[in-house]
Amino acid sequence: MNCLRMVLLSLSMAVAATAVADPIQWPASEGGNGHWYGIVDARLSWTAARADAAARGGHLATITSQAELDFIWTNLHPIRSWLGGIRDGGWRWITGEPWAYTNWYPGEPNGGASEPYLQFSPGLPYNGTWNDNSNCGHVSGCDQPYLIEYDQHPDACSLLDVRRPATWNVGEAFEVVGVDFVEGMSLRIGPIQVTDFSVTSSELISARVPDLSASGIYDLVVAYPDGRMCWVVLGAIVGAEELSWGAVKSMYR
Ligand SMILES: [Ca+2]
Ligand SMILES: [Ca+2]
Repeated sequence: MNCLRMVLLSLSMAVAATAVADPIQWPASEGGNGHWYGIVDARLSWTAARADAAARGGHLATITSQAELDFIWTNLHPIRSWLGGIRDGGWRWITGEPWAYTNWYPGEPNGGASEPYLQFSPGLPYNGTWNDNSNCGHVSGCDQPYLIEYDQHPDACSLLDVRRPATWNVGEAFEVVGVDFVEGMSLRIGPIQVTDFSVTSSELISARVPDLSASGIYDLVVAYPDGRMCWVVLGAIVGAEELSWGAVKSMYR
């Protein structure tokens, strides 16, 4: 367990070193898709930007509806940047989403085979319309930032927390906050798999304190089917019929 934790902690630090500052979520409560968005102010070709986004755990943003464009326009104040569209036979999104909504500037796309990459043009007179462009852009070489979209928060574990009263009895309800709920995820406290949790929302699950039977310091672990694990270290003093939880001591990916 300790070796695994060290490996995972190292991976977490590597991700954190390249994370985009403060990605913004388009929440489901506002009609969004729950994804997170940011601008990576790099100077990259489209193909390099695509790879860079993947290395950060996201992808070049795909704008598949007017509502998604409006969210990005309002909240990110984007600069000229790459999007995840490519002319590959016909136009398509790199995520495989249907190519249905488009927002071309009048006269675009105009580049044919020499401009197979999608560029977002926010400045006047373009106002968030799209342009097809070459792999290096056309302003001053390969000088394009890009819009990144994450299906899940790039550092989801940092959001994990536990809502709990000062003293809990075995069987009492508690909530885990900041979970990326996906089918197949699991929740465990110490050695005990918590199987009777229920999903309150896409980021909140409710469960009941298991009978741990012995005193100790326990991790609450959320494990995702893609291999990610997030955990909160809980100070737990186990009595015959009662758990008393200390403060959250640490948080790791
Ligand atoms: Ca999208
Ligand atoms: Ca063009």
